[in-house]
Amino acid sequence: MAPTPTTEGITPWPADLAEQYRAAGYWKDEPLTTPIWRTAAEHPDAIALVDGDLRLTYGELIARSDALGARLLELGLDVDDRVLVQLPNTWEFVVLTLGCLRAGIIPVMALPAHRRHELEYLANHSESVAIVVPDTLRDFDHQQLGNDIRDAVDTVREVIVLGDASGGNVSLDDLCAPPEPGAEPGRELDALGVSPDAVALFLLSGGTTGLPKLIPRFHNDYRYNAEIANEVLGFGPDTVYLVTLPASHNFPLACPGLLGALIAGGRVVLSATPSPSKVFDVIERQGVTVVAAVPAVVQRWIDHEDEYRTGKLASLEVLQVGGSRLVDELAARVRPVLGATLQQVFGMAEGLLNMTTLDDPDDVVVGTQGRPVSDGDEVRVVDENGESLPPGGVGVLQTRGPYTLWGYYRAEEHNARAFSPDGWYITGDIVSLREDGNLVVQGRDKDLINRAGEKISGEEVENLVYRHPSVELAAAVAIPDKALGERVCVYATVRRGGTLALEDLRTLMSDANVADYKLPEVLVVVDDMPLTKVGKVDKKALRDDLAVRGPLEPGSTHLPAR
Ligand code: OOB
Repeated sequence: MAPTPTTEGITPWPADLAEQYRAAGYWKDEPLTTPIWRTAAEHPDAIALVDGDLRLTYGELIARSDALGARLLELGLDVDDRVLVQLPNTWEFVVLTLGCLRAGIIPVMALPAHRRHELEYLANHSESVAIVVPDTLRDFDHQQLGNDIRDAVDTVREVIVLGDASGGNVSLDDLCAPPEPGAEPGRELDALGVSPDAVALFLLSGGTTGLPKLIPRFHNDYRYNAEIANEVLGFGPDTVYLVTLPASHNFPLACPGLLGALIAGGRVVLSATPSPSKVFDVIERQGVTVVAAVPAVVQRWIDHEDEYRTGKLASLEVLQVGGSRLVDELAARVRPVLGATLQQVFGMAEGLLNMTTLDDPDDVVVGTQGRPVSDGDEVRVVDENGESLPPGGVGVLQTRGPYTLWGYYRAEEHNARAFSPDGWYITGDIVSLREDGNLVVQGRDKDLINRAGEKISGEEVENLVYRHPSVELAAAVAIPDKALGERVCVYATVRRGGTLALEDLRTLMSDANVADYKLPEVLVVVDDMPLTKVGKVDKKALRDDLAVRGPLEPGSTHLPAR
């Protein structure tokens, strides 16, 4: 069977750049999984994966992954089929991801926090043929959610369940079992000849317009993403990498993340939660050397260690921090309190990765978000007219390179706005570029709220809020927050005779089965909404208004003075 990956809706790199990336050795023209399978051939007994008491060697990991890939094909899935994945941080997530990659089946990386609102859209947009969910998680019935998606989305045929699969659903536990004696699933998958130019997986964008966009990451580019990050961090067989962020996010997945650690022949440890009391024990017990976190989590870890002086972090060499801006004061406390080298990571699911290096001087590590990791990365900082600024100038960051997308999946209209006329990705981040090449993130020129690294589209929240009959005009903006960086704040004007409280909006959104982290946490009702000259809500004026109001408690509603 020859694989025939679709190209519909997918924007490849221009041929001349692709050529350059191959010539430079960035793209190795092999599937992403190849180096992991190579390690397994050389060191089958080395430990690859640790999840609680379960340990899988490289030999076991690839055997199970190959068996899973072959079983998915037996189930009737095909090369290029998409599978919507919503799993917690478990070893089965890794086996599923690797098995899909080996079989040319494309995982769509949803988050555990997503609910029907997000999953139904993602399944439809990607035309997923299956959805993978845990049976339950944090008292929520994901199996029912999976069933609902199958019933609502024509293309979805299978619900694959981690844990207790019921009513004809497929058991992920069974799919992850070792191969039957005598079976050689690896041969079958090798024979498929998965193309290195094919899409390996879809990541989700933070989404600035409505629901998240799908980001195609190809075998060639995503493997390079992990490998170049490996080089910056010096990942190797001695690396013990701990996943505490949701594993389906680009940062813990491939920056260098679990894929980088496996490509380097290192060890991956999984933790279901970032809570310091749990994570610190895991770090001590497993001798973890590197972990990635968002600033809000780092704050908790530092507070915890400051208070308890646990001494459990002796093995920890590097703490990678990214996803949102790490304030300098917190950055400065990482080494003294946690004893690890700080690495700032300014990345995006779309591609471009900026990192400080492990030997950077303190002023760089504490005060910048690092520099592009690849010589192939091109960055420019532009003003409102799209003109490039000299070093030091503050403007919007644009980029292209060997692992940065040229287009979101099936999003022609959005692509026309998200890319410059000459094809550079417009990040929407406002940065300054220092003489030494390091970037400092100064702010944002995109309609997004960054809540502890979780990205929320203002427009998506507004579209939901408008369903409330009392809402006349609404705008969602970020309200600065000490613990989480930002929270969702909604400004609204209310129709004559109507009333509105924060709880109404939260209930409305919960009832619409929207992920919890998107629910507004502050409501400000105003008599008049500030508008721009073209009649759009003036969000800058709202942010200025928030600054004047000072801190507003999460959970609070603010009405106009009468
Ligand atoms: C990471 O990826 P996404 O796709 O969830 O979000 C990307 C956006 C960036 O455009 C920027 O607005 C923000 O998140 N961001 C940062 C940042 N890292 C990401 N803003 C300020 N400082 C930072 N260090 O968030 C992501 C992907 C790979 C590695 C790390 C983070």
